[in-house]
Amino acid sequence: MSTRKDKRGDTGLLEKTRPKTRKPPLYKVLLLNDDFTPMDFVVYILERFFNKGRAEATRIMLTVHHKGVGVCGVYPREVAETKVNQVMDLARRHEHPLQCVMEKE
Ligand code: TYC
Repeated sequence: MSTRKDKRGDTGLLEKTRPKTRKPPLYKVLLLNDDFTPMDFVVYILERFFNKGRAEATRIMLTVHHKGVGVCGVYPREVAETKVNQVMDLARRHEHPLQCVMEKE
């Protein structure tokens, strides 16, 4: 946030100026642990929909496995919604109980 002198003349007051662009709100996409979804399937999800390499995908999957939840990525709302839907759709088609949710940052 910048400050400037009043346009109408020097009143001695400093006004705040608003940036012209607003940053879109961001959402974390989270995977939740369960006892049945195969580890390989979760790694595949992270590679396919979240563009992770094998090592990073494995690290995130193990975080979820041990801690119950993990962050797959952070995106604007519509991108996050699409990724949640893609994950939930593939998990359903494979009859895995995997849950993927989004949460405002
Ligand atoms: N806990 C699962 C298992 O032991 C693996 C798993 C990891 C499931 C991450 C879901 O989001 C998940 N097979």
